[in-house]
Amino acid sequence: MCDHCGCSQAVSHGHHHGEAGETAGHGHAHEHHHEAETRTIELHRSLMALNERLAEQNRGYFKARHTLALNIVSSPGAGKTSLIEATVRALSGEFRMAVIVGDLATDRDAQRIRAAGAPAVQVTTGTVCHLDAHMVQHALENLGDAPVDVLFIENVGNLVCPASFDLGERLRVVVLSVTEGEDKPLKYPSIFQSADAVVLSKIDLALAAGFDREFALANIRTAAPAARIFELSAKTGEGLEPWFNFLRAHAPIRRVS
Ligand SMILES: Nc1nc2c(ncn2[C@@H]2O[C@H](COP(=O)(O)OP(=O)(O)OP(=O)(O)O)[C@@H](O)[C@H]2O)c(=O)[nH]1
Ligand SMILES: [Zn+2]
Ligand SMILES: [Zn+2]
Repeated sequence: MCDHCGCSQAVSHGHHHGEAGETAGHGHAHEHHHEAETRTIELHRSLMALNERLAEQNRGYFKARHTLALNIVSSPGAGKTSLIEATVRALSGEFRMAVIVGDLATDRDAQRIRAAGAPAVQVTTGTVCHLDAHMVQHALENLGDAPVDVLFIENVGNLVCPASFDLGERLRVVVLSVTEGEDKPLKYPSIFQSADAVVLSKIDLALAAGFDREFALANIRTAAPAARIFELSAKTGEGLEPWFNFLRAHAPIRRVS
């Protein structure tokens, strides 16, 4: 499923022997290995092309329903769920919000979000290190038909693979916490390059972490020159208002009270 971490090779290699159309039996056994490699690459390309198609379907679905969909990505524990919880608590009177959340295991994040006041569908991916557009389609079915103004899709905690998978979102948001190190935008450039916004999270811990704010901001601007940057703490509430205004500016519809 995934070209960056190597999981695709592990998966597809186990499958192409014995697949329909295999050359063995047609007198070309000596070409078997090369052909298998070519088929692995082709399979990978067609999976990525399929994801693109499904992502476009999702985009159309969101547009037709006037839903602002955000894909929230970060390394594990950067504070994605905490940011969504704080946003749900603060803006439930303004927007009808819903959440799709991906983790390898457990529905802990979905439970936290429901407790904060929004419907949430947990996608458990098993060993898969990112969400894809197909998983999001199934989660949307489970979410049901109620109108949604703002949909948060919390991706699996991983700064690598989610970069390659369009989910059909309108905005991609990368969360980077002050405890992870200021150089992460330089080390994981593709995810930052694809970001519409970067949230610098846990700023209440900046002092304790010896966080070099200017260096971090410079690195974010290098990797993601066009991204909006928000510095905030979901814990203390500091800096949340500009983030809320960003959502207000992009959401096509507001709850009619
Ligand atoms: N001090 C402080 N801690 C925070 C803040 N935001 C999150 N945390 C803590 O950081 C830890 C991880 O937060 P989560 O919100 O679960 O992070 P996540 O990115 O959703 O984690 P995964 O879904 O597992 O990748 C928890 O212990 C939170 O309480 C913050 O703004 N300040
Ligand atoms: Zn992967
Ligand atoms: Zn989470």
